[in-house]
Amino acid sequence: MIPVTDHSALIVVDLQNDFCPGGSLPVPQGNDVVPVIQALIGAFSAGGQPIALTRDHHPADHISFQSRGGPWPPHCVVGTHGFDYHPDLVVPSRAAHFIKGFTRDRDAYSGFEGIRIGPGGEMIGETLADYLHHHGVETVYLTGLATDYCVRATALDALREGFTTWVVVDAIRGVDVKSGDSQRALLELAEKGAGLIESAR
Ligand code: VGL
Ligand code: ZN
Repeated sequence: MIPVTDHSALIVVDLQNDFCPGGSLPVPQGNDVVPVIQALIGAFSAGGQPIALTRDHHPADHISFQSRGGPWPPHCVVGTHGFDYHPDLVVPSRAAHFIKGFTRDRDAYSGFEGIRIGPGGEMIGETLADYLHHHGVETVYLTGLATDYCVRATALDALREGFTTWVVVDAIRGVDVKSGDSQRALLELAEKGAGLIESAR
C-alpha cells in the first residue's frame, strides 16, 4: 500500500487518448492503468496531498513526428481527441496540470520540462519542480505512460531534483519499441536510486 504521508505527491504522466489503445501511439494495455491511478488519485485527494498531471502537447508539425524525420507518428496534437486525458479518468479540481513538448522544434519527455496551465488552458508558467517545492513535497510517486519514455525521463529528473522517487509499477505501461525497453528503464531507475513499489489497491 502506498503511504500517503505529508510531503508526498502523486504524478500522473501523459494518461492521454493517443497513448491508449485506439490512439495514434498506443501503449499496449495503456488503459489498464486508469483504475489503478484513479484509486491513487482518491487516496492522495483524501490525504490532501498534491496531485500533478502532465500532458504531451504538440503542434501539428512537431519535430518528433515522422513527417519531420522524428521517431513518432503524430500524437497528442493540441485540440485533438488524442491530446485529451483518458475519458474514464476523473480529475479532481485541485490537481495541477502541466504541458510539455509544445515547442515546435524541440521534444520534451520529462514532466519537469513542462509548465503549468490553468483551468482555461492559460499558461501559468510555474514548473513542476516549482509546484512540488512550493507544496513542501519531498517524495514523489510516479504513474502513467509510457514507462520507457516519459515516465523514465520524469523519474530521472525527479531524482536529479533531489526528490525521493517511487515508481508505481502497476500504474505504468511501456511502449517497448525494442522488446525489454521498459524492463531496462526500470532497472536503470532502480540503479539511480528510484524505488519500485506496487500500489496494491
Ligand atoms: C511519449 C513518445 C512520444 C510518452 C511522448 O509520453 O512517453 N512517448 N511522446
Ligand atoms: Zn510526444
